[in-house]
Amino acid sequence: MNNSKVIYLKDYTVPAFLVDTIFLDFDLYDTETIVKSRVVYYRNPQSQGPNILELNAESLELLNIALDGKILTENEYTLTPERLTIENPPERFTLEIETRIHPETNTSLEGLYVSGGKYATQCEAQGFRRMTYYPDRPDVMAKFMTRITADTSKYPVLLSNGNLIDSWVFEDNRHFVVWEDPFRKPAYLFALVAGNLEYIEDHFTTMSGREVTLRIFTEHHHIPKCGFAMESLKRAMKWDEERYGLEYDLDIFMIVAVDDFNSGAMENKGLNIFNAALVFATPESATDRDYIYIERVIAHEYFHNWTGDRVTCRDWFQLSLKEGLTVYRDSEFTADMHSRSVKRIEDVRYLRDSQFREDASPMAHPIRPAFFEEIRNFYTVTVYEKGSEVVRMYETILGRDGFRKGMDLYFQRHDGQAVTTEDFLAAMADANERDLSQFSTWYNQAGTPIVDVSSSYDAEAKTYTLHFVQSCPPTSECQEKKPFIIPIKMGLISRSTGKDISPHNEKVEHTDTIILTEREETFIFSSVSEEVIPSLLRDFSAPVRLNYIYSHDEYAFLMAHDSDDFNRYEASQKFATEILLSALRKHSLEIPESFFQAFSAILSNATLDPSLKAETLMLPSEGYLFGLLGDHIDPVEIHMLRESFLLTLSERFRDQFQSVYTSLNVRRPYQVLARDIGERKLKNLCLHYLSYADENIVYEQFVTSNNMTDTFSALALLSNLDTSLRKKTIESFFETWKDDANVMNKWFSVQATSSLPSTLEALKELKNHPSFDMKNPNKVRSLYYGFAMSNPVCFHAVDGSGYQWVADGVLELDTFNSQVAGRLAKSLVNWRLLEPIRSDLLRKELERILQTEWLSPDTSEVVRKALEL
Ligand code: B3K
Ligand code: ZN
Repeated sequence: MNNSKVIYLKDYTVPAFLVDTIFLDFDLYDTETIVKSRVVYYRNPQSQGPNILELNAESLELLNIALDGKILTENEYTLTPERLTIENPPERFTLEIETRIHPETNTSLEGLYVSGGKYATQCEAQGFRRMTYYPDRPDVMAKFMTRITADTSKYPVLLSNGNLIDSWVFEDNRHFVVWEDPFRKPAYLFALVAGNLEYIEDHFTTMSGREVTLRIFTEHHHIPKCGFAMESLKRAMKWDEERYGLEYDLDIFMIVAVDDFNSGAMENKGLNIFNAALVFATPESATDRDYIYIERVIAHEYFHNWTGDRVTCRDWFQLSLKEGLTVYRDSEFTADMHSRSVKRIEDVRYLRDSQFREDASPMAHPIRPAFFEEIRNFYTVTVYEKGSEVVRMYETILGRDGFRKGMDLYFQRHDGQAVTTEDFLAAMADANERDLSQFSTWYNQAGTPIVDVSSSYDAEAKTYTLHFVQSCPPTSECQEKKPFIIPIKMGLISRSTGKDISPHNEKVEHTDTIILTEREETFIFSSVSEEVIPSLLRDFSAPVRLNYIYSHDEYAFLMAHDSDDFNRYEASQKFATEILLSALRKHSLEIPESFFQAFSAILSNATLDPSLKAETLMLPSEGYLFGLLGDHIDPVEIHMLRESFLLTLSERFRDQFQSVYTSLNVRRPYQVLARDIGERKLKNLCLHYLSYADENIVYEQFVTSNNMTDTFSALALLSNLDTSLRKKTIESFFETWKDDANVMNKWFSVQATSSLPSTLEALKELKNHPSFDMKNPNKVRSLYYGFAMSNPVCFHAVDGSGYQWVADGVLELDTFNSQVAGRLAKSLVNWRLLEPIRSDLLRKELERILQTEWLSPDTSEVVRKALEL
């Protein structure tokens, strides 16, 4: 079925009416909630459009409507399920509306809903319209006042944005509170929480000396797990002051953890709502990854207070304006808190494994899309991660001070406004008096640019020449791409000393960063008196695929000598990738001796940071390889070849892995420190290699571990082994953690990602397990996404059973949570890249989904795009 409705950026018009103030009154009852809104509207002087007030709606029951105190009759407004319109209202007027809603049965987890006995909201992007009739668009900003009335004993805590200004307890066991937010904001930043909650409290003194109260709310038994989140918040507040001079602006900052949440967290003004998985952490229950991720997301949502809330988006096409920028800010924060190089490597790995893949899929879109059907489908790795890479390129080109000047001007110009990516670009350009207009190519064109580089050396003239050719594959929105602006950080390394030389180039000020702006460019470096090896795209300075032909010896040389941490890692990845790609072509694996030598040198290097060592010794992921192969892909063959590569390494270096493992396997109290995290990462990588020959050492770690990082690593390895220890560990983990919903997600995900042939049958049973709940997005993520995204062997089973199970999951989810369904459907879109048998089976599943009588706009958009309809 086709119920598509495409929305285009080019059709944007300013709203006909703006809002001065909105007063909201929520009366919460077990079987319904009554919402009254009193909104002061005024005609937008900028609007040339017809004099019509348009209010959005979804799943609302209108009870009453009055304009300037006069009840409106049905012929004075037009009502559809999605819209309420009033023609020719006065220039300025007050509209009062009463609606009935049902949060207690709202399974979409948008608007107001009930999760684990408490009320919570999620309004971004368009959830506010599920509570009252309102211009639910980000360019309508208003001052909010909110009154909440509820049962005193069931919901003693009632929260909304801003400051608490009033409260009252009635005699009939009901009470109310009133919150007022002094900052104008769009409806998507509104929040309400009601529940039986406790909190931990702390304080932060801002750089101008204001005292801010910080509170994290959750149920009583989760309180001991919130300390790390609070510490992370304080670190983020301080960092934003130091790095960007940005200070918090309300008297109180609150975080609430909820169990059922569609995404990670939400930056509602002064009242962030979080997926509980991104708040709770103890050494026994959270891995190093969880800790770093919690710190990152706490920071990310806090940083939105400026990049998102104070300066917001004009429309949803501009999503990357706040998300790309805020991801960039949080990545810099993590880099400053831990290891900059490791953070960069992890980010690039994620970008290449998932965003490059999206850019090559039917879902490819620019970081600022030109059209969409369902905005919920555009909270993507492209908008977020590629968006962050684009922001990073401004800083690479302008330098840290230049970037800061641009940020300062952006806030100076746009505080309190809803703006566009062009406004951001203009602030960067104007503050630095530079023409940055070519950055628009990054906002308007999808696809991953390819940069092919060749070199030549003239010993007599002492000149070294680099020739760059950029191209970008066609994508649906644009066939012929304009050249991108691409900063290439680089160095020339002396073959004799292994050190960078300092050449000269007429075109550029600093030869460590050259900036490509044309399709083809040549840079000639002079004063190059010896043979050099180029180190290109250092620090991964642009989100491109760079090709330069290195010999095996040159890869080994770069792995040993490049002064750039990222490129040392990169050389190892490219070397291994070449070996794997050639094995795929020849259907047999041949590993050159030079790879073994380089690998061994890294493994035995006593001075290398353990985390960097671990990253370098990891083989490129299957997702990354998948993205590099054009079509006719057999994911199982990729997996098997990669596995035999790992097995060969594990056999060849068994003694070295064992000795590194033993030296790092010392029991000490768990701490979230870069050094400790690095050592655990390296230790568990060694354990992975050792697991091919010795399952007992893995089991030993499982039973003796004092932290979840080590426990989980062992569990994940054992879940791939067909032995009695597998059953034992899975059962023991369940017994220990069955009452902790967060940790149970890990239990589901290790089983979902197991490559054993029995996995799918096990998952079918797990779906009916009492701890599993299809209505909880975290559970769906663990079981279904884990399977579809990280289990190539079983998902791509050649009988199509994996595809069928996931498609069934999409259809089931679509009946009650379309956002989660649409997201899962994205795992099915790459059928064209597969070899013919799988390709056909996967396409048939997509067609089956499309033939269903009712499909949500989310799932329908994804599936139709996949089938190119
Ligand atoms: N802005 C929210 C994302 C909301 C997703 C809505 N479907 C969290 C974040 O990116 O900070
Ligand atoms: Zn965000």
